[in-house]
Amino acid sequence: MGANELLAELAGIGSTPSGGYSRLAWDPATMQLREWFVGQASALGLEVTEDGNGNQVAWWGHGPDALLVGSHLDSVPDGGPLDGPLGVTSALAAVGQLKAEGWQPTRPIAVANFTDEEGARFGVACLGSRLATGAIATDHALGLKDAAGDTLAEVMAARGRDPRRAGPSAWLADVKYYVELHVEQGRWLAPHHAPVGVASAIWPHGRWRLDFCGQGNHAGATAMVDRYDPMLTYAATVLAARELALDSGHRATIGRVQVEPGSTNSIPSRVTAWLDARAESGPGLENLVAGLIERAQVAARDDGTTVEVRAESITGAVDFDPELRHRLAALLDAPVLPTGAGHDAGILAAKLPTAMLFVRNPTGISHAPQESASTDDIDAGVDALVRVVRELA
Ligand code: HGY
Ligand code: MN
Ligand code: MN
Repeated sequence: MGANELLAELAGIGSTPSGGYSRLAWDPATMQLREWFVGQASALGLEVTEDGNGNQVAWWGHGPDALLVGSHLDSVPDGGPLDGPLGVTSALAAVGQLKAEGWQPTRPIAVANFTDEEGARFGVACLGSRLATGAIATDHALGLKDAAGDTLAEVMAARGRDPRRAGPSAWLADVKYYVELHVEQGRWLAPHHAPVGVASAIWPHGRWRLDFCGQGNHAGATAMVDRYDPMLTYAATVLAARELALDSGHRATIGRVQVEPGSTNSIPSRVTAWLDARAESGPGLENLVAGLIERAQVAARDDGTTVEVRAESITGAVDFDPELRHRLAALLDAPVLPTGAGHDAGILAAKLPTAMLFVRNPTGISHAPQESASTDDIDAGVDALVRVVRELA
Protein backbone atom coordinates (compact mmCIF):
# COMPACT_ATOMS: atom_id res chain seq x y z
CA MET A 1 0.00 0.00 0.00
CA GLY A 2 1.13 3.57 -0.70
CA ALA A 3 1.48 6.14 2.04
CA ASN A 4 -1.83 7.81 1.19
CA GLU A 5 -3.67 4.52 1.62
CA LEU A 6 -1.83 3.75 4.87
CA LEU A 7 -2.65 7.22 6.21
CA ALA A 8 -6.30 6.66 5.35
CA GLU A 9 -6.22 3.58 7.61
CA LEU A 10 -5.21 5.79 10.54
CA ALA A 11 -7.83 8.45 9.88
CA GLY A 12 -10.29 7.35 12.56
CA ILE A 13 -7.81 6.67 15.36
CA GLY A 14 -7.64 9.33 18.05
CA SER A 15 -9.63 11.83 15.97
CA THR A 16 -11.11 14.86 17.76
CA PRO A 17 -14.35 16.80 17.08
CA SER A 18 -12.29 19.59 15.47
CA GLY A 19 -11.07 17.16 12.80
CA GLY A 20 -7.65 16.91 14.41
CA TYR A 21 -6.01 14.13 16.41
CA SER A 22 -5.11 13.57 20.04
CA ARG A 23 -2.76 10.60 20.27
CA LEU A 24 -0.75 10.97 23.47
CA ALA A 25 1.88 8.46 24.52
CA TRP A 26 0.41 5.20 25.88
CA ASP A 27 -3.19 6.39 25.55
CA PRO A 28 -5.81 4.14 23.86
CA ALA A 29 -5.34 5.82 20.47
CA THR A 30 -1.58 5.27 20.37
CA MET A 31 -2.00 1.72 21.65
CA GLN A 32 -4.27 1.15 18.64
CA LEU A 33 -1.65 2.76 16.37
CA ARG A 34 1.06 0.50 17.81
CA GLU A 35 -1.04 -2.57 17.00
CA TRP A 36 -1.64 -1.20 13.51
CA PHE A 37 2.11 -0.73 13.08
CA VAL A 38 2.79 -4.34 14.11
CA GLY A 39 0.13 -5.57 11.67
CA GLN A 40 1.45 -3.56 8.74
CA ALA A 41 5.11 -4.34 9.39
CA SER A 42 4.40 -8.03 9.90
CA ALA A 43 2.41 -8.13 6.65
CA LEU A 44 5.56 -6.83 4.94
CA GLY A 45 7.55 -9.69 6.46
CA LEU A 46 9.41 -7.41 8.87
CA GLU A 47 10.28 -8.64 12.37
CA VAL A 48 8.81 -6.17 14.87
CA THR A 49 10.67 -5.53 18.12
CA GLU A 50 9.97 -3.14 21.01
CA ASP A 51 12.76 -1.77 23.17
CA GLY A 52 12.44 -1.07 26.88
CA ASN A 53 11.21 2.44 26.16
CA GLY A 54 8.34 1.38 23.92
CA ASN A 55 10.09 2.29 20.66
CA GLN A 56 8.90 -0.11 17.98
CA VAL A 57 11.46 -1.17 15.37
CA ALA A 58 10.53 -3.42 12.43
CA TRP A 59 13.53 -5.16 10.83
CA TRP A 60 14.14 -6.27 7.25
CA GLY A 61 17.16 -8.43 7.98
CA HIS A 62 19.31 -8.23 11.09
CA GLY A 63 22.83 -7.19 11.87
CA PRO A 64 25.14 -4.17 11.97
CA ASP A 65 25.21 -1.10 9.74
CA ALA A 66 21.44 -0.96 9.30
CA LEU A 67 19.60 1.89 7.62
CA LEU A 68 16.83 3.12 9.92
CA VAL A 69 13.82 5.01 8.56
CA GLY A 70 10.50 5.94 10.18
CA SER A 71 9.25 8.59 12.62
CA HIS A 72 6.56 8.72 15.35
CA LEU A 73 2.80 8.11 15.59
CA ASP A 74 1.92 10.17 18.65
CA SER A 75 0.58 13.71 18.28
CA VAL A 76 0.10 16.93 20.20
CA PRO A 77 -3.45 17.43 21.51
CA ASP A 78 -5.66 18.32 18.52
CA GLY A 79 -2.74 17.92 16.13
CA GLY A 80 -2.77 17.25 12.43
CA PRO A 81 -2.83 13.93 10.54
CA LEU A 82 0.74 14.00 9.20
CA ASP A 83 3.20 15.12 11.90
CA GLY A 84 4.81 11.76 12.56
CA PRO A 85 2.45 9.38 10.74
CA LEU A 86 3.61 10.65 7.34
CA GLY A 87 7.12 9.44 8.15
CA VAL A 88 6.02 6.05 9.43
CA THR A 89 3.59 5.36 6.58
CA SER A 90 6.09 6.58 3.96
CA ALA A 91 8.74 4.27 5.40
CA LEU A 92 6.37 1.29 5.31
CA ALA A 93 5.26 2.21 1.77
CA ALA A 94 8.87 2.51 0.59
CA VAL A 95 9.79 -0.89 2.04
CA GLY A 96 6.64 -2.41 0.53
CA GLN A 97 7.45 -0.96 -2.89
CA LEU A 98 11.05 -2.20 -2.82
CA LYS A 99 9.99 -5.67 -1.68
CA ALA A 100 7.32 -5.82 -4.39
CA GLU A 101 10.01 -5.01 -6.97
CA GLY A 102 12.11 -7.88 -5.66
CA TRP A 103 14.91 -5.50 -4.69
CA GLN A 104 17.36 -6.87 -2.13
CA PRO A 105 19.19 -4.54 0.28
CA THR A 106 22.89 -4.95 0.97
CA ARG A 107 22.36 -3.99 4.61
CA PRO A 108 19.53 -4.47 7.13
CA ILE A 109 16.73 -1.92 6.94
CA ALA A 110 14.55 -1.01 9.92
CA VAL A 111 11.39 1.05 10.31
CA ALA A 112 10.93 2.87 13.62
CA ASN A 113 7.91 4.18 15.47
CA PHE A 114 9.51 6.26 18.23
CA THR A 115 7.40 6.63 21.35
CA ASP A 116 6.29 10.00 22.71
CA GLU A 117 8.06 12.29 20.26
CA GLU A 118 5.78 15.21 21.12
CA GLY A 119 6.31 15.04 24.85
CA ALA A 120 2.66 16.02 25.17
CA ARG A 121 1.94 13.75 28.14
CA PHE A 122 5.09 13.88 30.27
CA GLY A 123 6.46 17.24 29.15
CA VAL A 124 9.79 16.18 27.62
CA ALA A 125 10.04 16.11 23.82
CA CYS A 126 11.37 13.02 22.04
CA LEU A 127 11.14 10.97 25.24
CA GLY A 128 11.43 7.59 23.48
CA SER A 129 14.48 8.51 21.44
CA ARG A 130 16.09 10.38 24.36
CA LEU A 131 15.73 7.28 26.53
CA ALA A 132 17.05 5.01 23.78
CA THR A 133 20.12 7.20 23.19
CA GLY A 134 20.77 7.95 26.86
CA ALA A 135 20.04 11.64 26.27
CA ILE A 136 17.90 11.67 29.41
CA ALA A 137 18.55 10.00 32.77
CA THR A 138 16.31 6.94 32.86
CA ASP A 139 15.16 7.41 36.46
CA HIS A 140 14.32 11.06 35.83
CA ALA A 141 12.27 10.07 32.79
CA LEU A 142 10.45 7.27 34.63
CA GLY A 143 9.52 9.74 37.37
CA LEU A 144 7.99 12.29 35.00
CA LYS A 145 4.30 12.78 35.75
CA ASP A 146 1.35 13.37 33.44
CA ALA A 147 -1.59 15.70 34.17
CA ALA A 148 -3.26 12.97 36.24
CA GLY A 149 -0.13 12.66 38.40
CA ASP A 150 0.80 9.22 37.05
CA THR A 151 4.50 8.60 36.41
CA LEU A 152 5.85 7.25 33.14
CA ALA A 153 6.85 4.10 35.04
CA GLU A 154 3.28 3.61 36.29
CA VAL A 155 1.78 4.26 32.88
CA MET A 156 4.18 1.83 31.16
CA ALA A 157 3.51 -0.83 33.81
CA ALA A 158 -0.22 -0.35 33.34
CA ARG A 159 0.39 -1.09 29.65
CA GLY A 160 2.20 -4.30 30.50
CA ARG A 161 5.72 -2.93 30.01
CA ASP A 162 8.48 -3.39 32.58
CA PRO A 163 9.89 0.08 33.36
CA ARG A 164 13.11 -1.57 34.56
CA ARG A 165 13.87 -2.31 30.88
CA ALA A 166 13.80 1.42 30.05
CA GLY A 167 17.02 3.22 29.17
CA PRO A 168 19.76 3.19 26.52
CA SER A 169 18.89 0.64 23.83
CA ALA A 170 21.36 -1.86 22.40
CA TRP A 171 19.62 -1.96 19.01
CA LEU A 172 20.94 1.49 18.12
CA ALA A 173 24.47 0.07 17.92
CA ASP A 174 23.30 -1.80 14.81
CA VAL A 175 22.19 1.40 13.07
CA LYS A 176 24.53 3.17 10.66
CA TYR A 177 22.18 5.84 9.27
CA TYR A 178 18.80 7.26 10.26
CA VAL A 179 16.71 9.08 7.65
CA GLU A 180 13.42 10.55 8.89
CA LEU A 181 10.80 11.76 6.43
CA HIS A 182 8.47 14.35 7.94
CA VAL A 183 5.79 16.75 6.80
CA GLU A 184 7.25 20.24 6.50
CA GLN A 185 6.28 22.47 9.44
CA GLY A 186 6.35 26.05 8.23
CA ARG A 187 6.10 27.19 4.63
CA TRP A 188 9.41 27.20 2.77
CA LEU A 189 9.06 24.51 0.08
CA ALA A 190 5.88 25.93 -1.48
CA PRO A 191 7.38 29.33 -2.47
CA HIS A 192 10.44 27.42 -3.68
CA HIS A 193 8.20 25.13 -5.80
CA ALA A 194 9.79 21.99 -4.34
CA PRO A 195 7.77 18.92 -3.25
CA VAL A 196 10.61 17.57 -1.12
CA GLY A 197 13.43 19.21 0.84
CA VAL A 198 16.41 18.03 2.87
CA ALA A 199 17.02 19.34 6.40
CA SER A 200 20.19 21.21 7.24
CA ALA A 201 19.58 21.92 10.91
CA ILE A 202 17.16 22.09 13.83
CA TRP A 203 17.03 25.30 15.84
CA PRO A 204 17.90 25.00 19.53
CA HIS A 205 14.71 25.08 21.57
CA GLY A 206 13.25 24.28 24.94
CA ARG A 207 10.32 24.29 27.32
CA TRP A 208 10.18 26.13 30.68
CA ARG A 209 7.56 25.90 33.40
CA LEU A 210 6.60 29.26 34.94
CA ASP A 211 4.81 29.35 38.31
CA PHE A 212 3.25 32.71 39.19
CA CYS A 213 2.08 32.84 42.82
CA GLY A 214 0.01 35.51 44.60
CA GLN A 215 -2.76 35.78 47.16
CA GLY A 216 -6.04 34.10 46.42
CA ASN A 217 -8.94 36.30 47.46
CA HIS A 218 -12.56 37.27 46.93
CA ALA A 219 -13.30 38.83 43.53
CA GLY A 220 -15.92 41.13 44.95
CA ALA A 221 -14.64 41.98 48.40
CA THR A 222 -11.04 42.84 47.45
CA ALA A 223 -10.23 46.35 46.22
CA MET A 224 -8.02 46.47 43.13
CA VAL A 225 -5.19 48.15 45.07
CA ASP A 226 -5.25 45.37 47.65
CA ARG A 227 -4.64 42.54 45.25
CA TYR A 228 -1.60 40.30 44.66
CA ASP A 229 -2.90 38.80 41.45
CA PRO A 230 -0.61 36.32 39.64
CA MET A 231 -2.81 36.52 36.55
CA LEU A 232 -1.48 40.06 35.99
CA THR A 233 2.13 38.90 36.20
CA TYR A 234 1.35 36.02 33.86
CA ALA A 235 -0.31 38.38 31.37
CA ALA A 236 2.65 40.78 31.44
CA THR A 237 4.98 37.84 30.80
CA VAL A 238 2.97 36.65 27.79
CA LEU A 239 3.15 40.13 26.25
CA ALA A 240 6.85 40.40 27.06
CA ALA A 241 7.51 37.03 25.40
CA ARG A 242 5.96 38.26 22.16
CA GLU A 243 7.80 41.59 22.30
CA LEU A 244 11.21 40.02 22.98
CA ALA A 245 10.76 37.35 20.31
CA LEU A 246 9.64 39.87 17.69
CA ASP A 247 12.54 42.20 18.51
CA SER A 248 15.09 39.37 18.28
CA GLY A 249 13.65 37.43 15.32
CA HIS A 250 13.28 34.37 17.56
CA ARG A 251 10.14 32.48 18.63
CA ALA A 252 8.38 32.34 21.98
CA THR A 253 5.03 30.73 22.67
CA ILE A 254 2.93 30.35 25.81
CA GLY A 255 0.18 28.00 24.72
CA ARG A 256 -0.57 26.10 27.89
CA VAL A 257 -1.76 27.59 31.18
CA GLN A 258 -3.40 26.33 34.40
CA VAL A 259 -5.10 28.60 36.94
CA GLU A 260 -5.73 27.73 40.61
CA PRO A 261 -8.34 27.63 41.94
CA GLY A 262 -9.85 28.53 38.57
CA SER A 263 -12.98 29.99 40.08
CA THR A 264 -14.78 32.86 38.37
CA ASN A 265 -15.32 34.75 41.63
CA SER A 266 -11.84 34.23 43.11
CA ILE A 267 -8.61 36.06 42.50
CA PRO A 268 -6.18 33.28 41.53
CA SER A 269 -3.56 32.10 43.98
CA ARG A 270 -1.38 30.49 41.34
CA VAL A 271 -1.02 30.58 37.55
CA THR A 272 1.20 27.94 35.93
CA ALA A 273 2.24 28.44 32.33
CA TRP A 274 4.66 26.77 29.94
CA LEU A 275 7.01 28.66 27.64
CA ASP A 276 8.21 27.15 24.36
CA ALA A 277 11.18 29.19 23.11
CA ARG A 278 13.29 28.68 19.99
CA ALA A 279 16.06 30.59 18.26
CA GLU A 280 18.51 30.14 15.40
CA SER A 281 21.44 29.99 17.82
CA GLY A 282 22.16 28.81 21.36
CA PRO A 283 23.16 32.29 22.58
CA GLY A 284 20.07 33.72 20.92
CA LEU A 285 17.87 31.29 22.82
CA GLU A 286 19.67 31.96 26.11
CA ASN A 287 19.26 35.72 25.69
CA LEU A 288 15.60 35.39 24.82
CA VAL A 289 14.82 33.25 27.87
CA ALA A 290 17.02 35.29 30.23
CA GLY A 291 15.36 38.48 29.02
CA LEU A 292 11.91 37.03 29.55
CA ILE A 293 12.74 35.80 33.06
CA GLU A 294 13.98 39.30 33.92
CA ARG A 295 10.77 40.86 32.64
CA ALA A 296 8.66 38.33 34.57
CA GLN A 297 10.56 39.09 37.76
CA VAL A 298 10.09 42.84 37.33
CA ALA A 299 6.37 42.33 36.76
CA ALA A 300 6.19 40.11 39.87
CA ARG A 301 7.83 42.82 41.96
CA ASP A 302 5.31 45.38 40.65
CA ASP A 303 2.38 43.04 41.33
CA GLY A 304 3.51 41.79 44.74
CA THR A 305 3.62 38.25 43.41
CA THR A 306 6.41 35.72 42.83
CA VAL A 307 7.55 33.81 39.77
CA GLU A 308 9.51 30.56 39.66
CA VAL A 309 11.02 29.27 36.40
CA ARG A 310 12.10 25.67 35.74
CA ALA A 311 13.56 24.25 32.52
CA GLU A 312 11.66 21.06 31.59
CA SER A 313 12.91 20.06 28.13
CA ILE A 314 16.02 21.45 26.44
CA THR A 315 17.20 20.56 22.93
CA GLY A 316 20.46 21.98 21.63
CA ALA A 317 21.12 23.04 18.06
CA VAL A 318 21.32 20.16 15.59
CA ASP A 319 23.47 20.28 12.47
CA PHE A 320 22.59 17.24 10.39
CA ASP A 321 25.49 15.18 9.04
CA PRO A 322 26.92 17.39 6.26
CA GLU A 323 28.15 14.52 4.06
CA LEU A 324 24.81 12.71 4.25
CA ARG A 325 22.68 15.79 3.65
CA HIS A 326 24.76 16.88 0.64
CA ARG A 327 24.60 13.34 -0.73
CA LEU A 328 20.80 13.19 -0.39
CA ALA A 329 20.23 16.73 -1.67
CA ALA A 330 22.28 15.89 -4.77
CA LEU A 331 20.56 12.52 -5.22
CA LEU A 332 17.10 14.09 -5.00
CA ASP A 333 18.02 17.44 -6.57
CA ALA A 334 16.22 18.87 -3.53
CA PRO A 335 16.74 22.17 -1.67
CA VAL A 336 18.24 22.19 1.81
CA LEU A 337 16.46 24.06 4.62
CA PRO A 338 16.59 24.43 8.40
CA THR A 339 13.64 23.86 10.69
CA GLY A 340 12.39 25.31 13.96
CA ALA A 341 10.67 22.00 14.78
CA GLY A 342 12.26 19.29 16.87
CA HIS A 343 12.39 15.64 15.79
CA ASP A 344 13.67 12.24 16.88
CA ALA A 345 16.22 12.67 14.10
CA GLY A 346 17.56 15.59 16.10
CA ILE A 347 18.16 13.29 19.04
CA LEU A 348 19.70 10.43 17.04
CA ALA A 349 21.98 12.94 15.27
CA ALA A 350 24.07 12.97 18.44
CA LYS A 351 24.77 9.27 17.97
CA LEU A 352 24.90 8.50 14.24
CA PRO A 353 24.73 10.08 10.77
CA THR A 354 21.16 11.33 10.44
CA ALA A 355 19.18 13.15 7.78
CA MET A 356 15.63 14.41 7.29
CA LEU A 357 13.41 14.74 4.26
CA PHE A 358 10.56 17.25 4.34
CA VAL A 359 7.41 16.90 2.27
CA ARG A 360 5.84 20.18 1.13
CA ASN A 361 3.10 21.57 3.34
CA PRO A 362 1.15 24.10 1.24
CA THR A 363 -0.01 26.20 4.21
CA GLY A 364 2.86 25.39 6.55
CA ILE A 365 0.34 24.82 9.33
CA SER A 366 1.24 22.03 11.80
CA HIS A 367 0.24 21.08 15.34
CA ALA A 368 -3.31 21.88 14.24
CA PRO A 369 -6.08 20.00 12.39
CA GLN A 370 -5.48 22.02 9.21
CA GLU A 371 -2.02 20.44 8.66
CA SER A 372 -1.90 19.04 5.12
CA ALA A 373 0.13 17.82 2.16
CA SER A 374 -1.16 16.93 -1.30
CA THR A 375 -1.49 13.27 -2.23
CA ASP A 376 0.92 13.89 -5.12
CA ASP A 377 3.53 15.38 -2.77
CA ILE A 378 3.04 12.47 -0.37
CA ASP A 379 3.75 10.11 -3.28
CA ALA A 380 6.77 12.25 -4.22
CA GLY A 381 8.00 11.87 -0.65
CA VAL A 382 7.77 8.08 -0.87
CA ASP A 383 9.58 8.11 -4.22
CA ALA A 384 12.32 10.22 -2.66
CA LEU A 385 12.58 7.85 0.29
CA VAL A 386 12.75 4.84 -2.07
CA ARG A 387 15.64 6.51 -3.89
CA VAL A 388 17.37 7.25 -0.58
CA VAL A 389 16.95 3.64 0.59
CA ARG A 390 18.34 2.31 -2.70
CA GLU A 391 21.26 4.76 -2.40
CA LEU A 392 22.13 3.97 1.22
CA ALA A 393 21.17 0.30 1.46
O1 HGY B 1 7.82 20.64 19.22
C1 HGY B 1 8.36 20.23 18.22
O2 HGY B 1 9.10 20.95 17.59
C2 HGY B 1 8.09 18.85 17.70
O3 HGY B 1 6.94 18.87 16.93
N1 HGY B 1 7.95 17.90 18.78
MN1 MN C 1 6.95 15.26 14.43
MN1 MN D 1 5.22 17.76 16.29
